Amino acid sequence: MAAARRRRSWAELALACVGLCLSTAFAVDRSNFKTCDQSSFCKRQRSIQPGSSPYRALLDSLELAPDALTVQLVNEVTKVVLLLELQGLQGNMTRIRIDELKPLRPRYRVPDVLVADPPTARLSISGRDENSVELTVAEGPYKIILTGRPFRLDLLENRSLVLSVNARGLMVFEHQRLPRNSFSDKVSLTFGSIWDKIKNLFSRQGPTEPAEGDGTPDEEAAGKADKPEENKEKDDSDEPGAWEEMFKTHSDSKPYGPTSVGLDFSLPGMEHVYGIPEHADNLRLKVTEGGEPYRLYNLDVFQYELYNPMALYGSVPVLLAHNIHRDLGIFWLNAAETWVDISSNTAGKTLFGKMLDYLQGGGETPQTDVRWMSESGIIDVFLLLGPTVSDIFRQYASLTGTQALPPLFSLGYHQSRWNYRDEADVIEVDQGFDNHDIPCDVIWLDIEHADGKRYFTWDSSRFPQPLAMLGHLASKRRKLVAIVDPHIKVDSGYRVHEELRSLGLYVKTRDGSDYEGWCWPGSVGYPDFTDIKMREWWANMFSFDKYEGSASNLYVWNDMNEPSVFNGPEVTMLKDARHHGGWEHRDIHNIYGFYVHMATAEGLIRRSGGVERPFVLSRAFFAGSQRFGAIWTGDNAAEWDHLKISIPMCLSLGLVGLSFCGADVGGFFKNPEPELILRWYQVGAYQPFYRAHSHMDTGRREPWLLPPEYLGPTRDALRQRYALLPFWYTLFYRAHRDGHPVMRPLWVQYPKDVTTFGQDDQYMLGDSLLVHPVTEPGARGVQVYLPGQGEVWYDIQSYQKHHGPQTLYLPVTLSSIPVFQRGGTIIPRWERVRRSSDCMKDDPITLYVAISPQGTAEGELYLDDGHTFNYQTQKKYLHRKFSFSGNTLTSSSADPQGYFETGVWIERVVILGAGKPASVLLQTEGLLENLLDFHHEAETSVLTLRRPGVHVSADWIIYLR
Ligand code: MIG
Repeated sequence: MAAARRRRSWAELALACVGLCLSTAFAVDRSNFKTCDQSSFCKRQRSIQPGSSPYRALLDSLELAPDALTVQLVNEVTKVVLLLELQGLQGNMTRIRIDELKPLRPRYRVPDVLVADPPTARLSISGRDENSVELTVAEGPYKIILTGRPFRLDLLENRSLVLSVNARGLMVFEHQRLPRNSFSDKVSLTFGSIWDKIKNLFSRQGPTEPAEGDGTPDEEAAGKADKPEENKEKDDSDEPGAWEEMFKTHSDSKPYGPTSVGLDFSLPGMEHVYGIPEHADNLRLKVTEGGEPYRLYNLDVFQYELYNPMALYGSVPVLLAHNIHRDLGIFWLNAAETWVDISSNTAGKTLFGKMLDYLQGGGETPQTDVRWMSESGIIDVFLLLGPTVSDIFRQYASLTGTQALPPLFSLGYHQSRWNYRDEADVIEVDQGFDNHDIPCDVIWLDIEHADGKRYFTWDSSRFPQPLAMLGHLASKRRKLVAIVDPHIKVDSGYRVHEELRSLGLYVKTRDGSDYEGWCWPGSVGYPDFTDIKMREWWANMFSFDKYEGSASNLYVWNDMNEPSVFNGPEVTMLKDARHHGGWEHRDIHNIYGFYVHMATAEGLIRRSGGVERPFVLSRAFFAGSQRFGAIWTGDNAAEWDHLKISIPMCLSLGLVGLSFCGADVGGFFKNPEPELILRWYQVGAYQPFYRAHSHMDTGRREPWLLPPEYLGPTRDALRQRYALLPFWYTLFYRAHRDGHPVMRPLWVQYPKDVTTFGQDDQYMLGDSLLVHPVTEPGARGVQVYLPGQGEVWYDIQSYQKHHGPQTLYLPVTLSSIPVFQRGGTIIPRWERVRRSSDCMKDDPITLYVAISPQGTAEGELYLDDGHTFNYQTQKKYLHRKFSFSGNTLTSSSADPQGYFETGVWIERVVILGAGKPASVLLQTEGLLENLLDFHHEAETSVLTLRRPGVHVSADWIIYLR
């Protein structure tokens, strides 16, 4: 009876939703999502005026241990004492942690994001006066000055101020307290037992050491707390929203009251800041004063709009600041709802105004201030002191890890749709690629493939023989990706549900029963992925015997892991829901999706006995998600602006470690016109994750459905992607090894060229290719900025050479993808494009050598088996280096540790910007010498060396004479 009622209400909801979706224009319903004013802690914090910090560092309490300095901070108004822990970290970083000295219950410290305990550098006291202490960090070029009243930290490098903490006095630390007066009665009615327990325990004594990592904050812990000093003043706990908060029809019970934290950072000399994805906005962050702060709160935003700071599916609380002299990074390790305010003393000033200031000598130095505000947890912040941006990439990677090395196939093209109907449909689509001579590696299945959206199962009428289907794809050397969402249908006949329920592995409500929400399958439970037992269970679910109908060429896609809850506040989970260890959903929200991704990737590794590299796409993410696979930018639309925004969205993600990024090619919602589809294929060909995907209500749009004049150039774009796979793979290897982004803003490569600082319609792939795709309808040309004094750039289509710096007007046709190879680089290609990457991995390589004005070039190639961990466990890989100078091209090992047995050889060398030689001589391993056949194109200065025929692992030299 109850079940029937639930089903009906679900059906009604679905109908209502369909009606709504069809009737409204394409636009986000902003009223579904909070503004800062509607999020009580954001409102409270933002109402604080700068300049009157109540915090004072008690310098007498300072203690210096080998790996950390601790000092107490007191809030002079509330008298509550906090503990600041300051560490110098090796590699030019500083970590600051602030927690309550004696919290009523432990506060959440984000576990599992850092790959290790960061090695510390010794701190020493190098100076002192009544109100300040100067600290020196061993090995670091910088000093830290700690000021007592008001509390402030200044980082100096060579006597100049690089960064200040709490300089504006906006630090906030809402200490935990017991609910008071009438309100406490109200709460104790609801949570009588909890609060009775706390009050009983409260009389006991003993200071508390908050648990490290995911230590439990269970109510017992409160017993270890000292009673915070009674504060007589009016404090924030009296404000509306402090102890209970409403949003639309949803109430957040907030049993622990206000617990937010916040801190400001001043960056003198900085005008350009980047990062803190995910937002559908420009690459360079905007000043938020007078508007909404950037919000980090993983949300399933239906029909998101562009150019605004609203939260989206994922969050990485990392901000980069750049000027022509240096770079800085701030990593705010907090998984709760977070808002970031950015202000600048030069904002709104025109260039002319700034010049005037400068001429009059009265101009202030530019300064950017960044203020972070989070709803719970502690203050845990890493200052990455560069000084260069590649130092920052390395520093951040040392903390959170690097991009997982993707299996080669996943860098190919992915064909997806919501939904491919049945097995016959899949086979037909697969065949379509062959019939139209278009490469493709993967076909994707969305939620309808499963039996009633019970993930890990198959709809028996549409997919009766999944293994046969997978076998068929395997015979084509293709893969399948199936969706596995983290909401589990409440259905006693569904094994996954029954086990999770009986094992108690679901997220709970605040009073301990299984939390139920609504999502695609109807009523669902949400596995508690913060619990390692849950992740283990989930990982084991991917073994071939448990996940029936799966095979080794089936990979996985995790959607809806923000988590998305149709009937929850802001389409997500209630903040007072309970996770393992007693933590509230409030504490862990932004890391939920990270854990889903982690457990799924672990499952794919495990099913192969640890041999195969996983591929998992996730919609939600957090700092460190790069270790688990790819992410995409969610439900975009078939609009030109959405095509454009895919560039800054992926660039921002790349800056904070997530290199494997892509947007739905063609746009998810709405029907794209053929020109938009074509342009999107061209853009996607030069972005890391290349997948076409579309909503079920849109028309079919496999590439061959395009009119012939669009199909040709679409096929060409796809073929360009495949030809460049060795280059992509090598870039990913570097991202994996060193943490360098695959797709980079121009300013990363040209840090002193101010013209590049705001550019996000073009970018670099590695340091070799500059891409400025066409993103306008009816385009006849594009304005490409080619940077670099003394740099030359070769148009990869025409081989025409251009000098930097200049803004080049490049006429385009439907088939143009403006891409330029920088003079001074060498890139490898596979030019025999075939059905899939797996068919190409043993193909011979063509090297493209683009000569610099100095007559030099360098490049590299990374190869391994493309799918296992043997590159790691057995050093089975080849990393080759190519260099050109003095008319001599040399191939040598870039890493003698690796060796990989392969038949790959070099079939051609194309040299851009070369004169015509009299002869070309090849010398192999110092022994054999033979003359090479060549062809020189005088008009374009392209020299093609035919069939050097050397093995890719061999050392050789080619002389142009
Ligand atoms: O609420 O699984 O972003 O790619 O096709 C929609 C159905 C749920 C959202 C994903 C989209 C996917 C769709 N999903």
